[in-house]
Amino acid sequence: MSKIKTDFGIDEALFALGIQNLNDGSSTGSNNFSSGETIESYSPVDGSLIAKVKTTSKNDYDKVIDVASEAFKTWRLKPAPQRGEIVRQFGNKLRELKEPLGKLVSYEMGKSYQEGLGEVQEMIDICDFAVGLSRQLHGLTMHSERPGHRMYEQYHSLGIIGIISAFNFPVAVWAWNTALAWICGDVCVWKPSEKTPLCGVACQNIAASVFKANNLPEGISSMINGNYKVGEMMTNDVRIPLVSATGSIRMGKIVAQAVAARLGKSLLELGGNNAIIVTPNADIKMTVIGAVFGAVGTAGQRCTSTRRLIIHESIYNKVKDALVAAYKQLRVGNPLDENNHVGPLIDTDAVANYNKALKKVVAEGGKILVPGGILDGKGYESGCYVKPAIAEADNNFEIVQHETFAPVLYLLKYSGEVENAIAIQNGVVQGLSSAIMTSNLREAEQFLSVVGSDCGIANVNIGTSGAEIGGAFGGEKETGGGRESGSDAWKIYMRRQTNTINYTTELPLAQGIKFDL
Ligand code: UN1
Repeated sequence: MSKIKTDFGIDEALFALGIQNLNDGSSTGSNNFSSGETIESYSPVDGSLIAKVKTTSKNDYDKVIDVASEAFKTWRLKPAPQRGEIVRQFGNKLRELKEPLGKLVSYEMGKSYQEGLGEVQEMIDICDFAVGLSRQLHGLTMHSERPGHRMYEQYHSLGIIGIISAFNFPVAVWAWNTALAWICGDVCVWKPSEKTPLCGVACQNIAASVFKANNLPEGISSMINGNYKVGEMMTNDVRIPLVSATGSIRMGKIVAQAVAARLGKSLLELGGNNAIIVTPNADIKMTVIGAVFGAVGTAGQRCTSTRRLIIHESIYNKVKDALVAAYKQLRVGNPLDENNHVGPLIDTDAVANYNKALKKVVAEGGKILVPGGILDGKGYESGCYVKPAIAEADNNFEIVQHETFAPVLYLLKYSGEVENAIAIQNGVVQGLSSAIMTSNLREAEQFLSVVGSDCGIANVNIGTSGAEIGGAFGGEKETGGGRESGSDAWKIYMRRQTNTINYTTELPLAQGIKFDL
């Protein structure tokens, strides 16, 4: 920890990341053709305008796709381990720039500096993973039913991968996609969230510097900027075989339909409504740490944030009291000050949604335990700082069924066996992450069994957030079904080809069909 550099300002960080202002006050990144209107990036930390970024017009977009298509022609011919070497260099650049990039993430998005550094670490980790994987893009060999025949499958590069990412992980989710796509021989076009465009510019600059140093075309990594309309250019574009999109369920449904209409592939990582089940066999101390970090980390703006605690009635009051006491210790404030646990929400719209959720839970019959509230006064001028809140609720409340991207935690009670808690846990439309706190083997295994959690991620004795990159990341139901990051998630970035080779002088047909001439 002592090695972490904190004593530098945001200007210094922007400079280190190669972000410079143009004459018109806008910023640009490498290989960026954007010439449209500007979007302004305000920091939720102090409300200042950090910089402006130009948006991408249709003409600019077509230039980007031309450059990406050209780059694909050469990049796919480079042997995968050599592509891995480029990703290794990219990972090393991230190591060098971890502190300025972590600081920009914290300042532009509002998460704590520690979490900003953690996000860059996640990028470094996926690069390391991808480097190893670049020598392991294995296909299977099968035994043919015909004599003198051999069958195998191989994976080829897919093409241009469109990436749409959300503000809450403004750099890591892009890296999960690109690091894998690059070793697979694909090129990437990225639309970062219009709420965090500078994080996009910074990453694009880092990637471009590595490609340049290796005499590779910059089109291996391109960026487009703007709102959903810019995203639509990709979802409707037959030149993009795969669109990987992270964001709301609403957005995901639109993307999925547009991509499916042209029979493209989509990889969706959408909303969660993640719960921790707390059984009578839970360690309360561990539960409190896991639940509090899960609920207030990133100010409750992770897809994996803990939204619901499903607590057995026999320990309900004990857990409730411990949580209320823990929430009293939380310090909300400037996320660059490491004494604070919770930073601001992304913008004042998010604050309005937080407020609405608290009003709604009361209107539906819930009881507020930790009242929350919007902070004002010195240090809170951006209007984006809120206090984490806890409410007692029922799983059937409409607001509990809904993902609110804010630090609002709902306490739900269950009685009887763990099956009842699992039914509550599964009783939502989302299916991203879930956890159980128990030292009882039967409860834990039941939770992990086929009749257990229906989520893409199911943890025992840890919280719902903070997944490692080595596992496949994503969820079921309205979370969208996609898997990113570790395990065999790389396969979606490639096209699979089955090959049957006949090395005889006969031509026998499969299934024993006779066809003599
Ligand atoms: C997200 O919120 O979209 O598991 C990603 C986690 C992080 C990634 C979250 N590693 O909380």
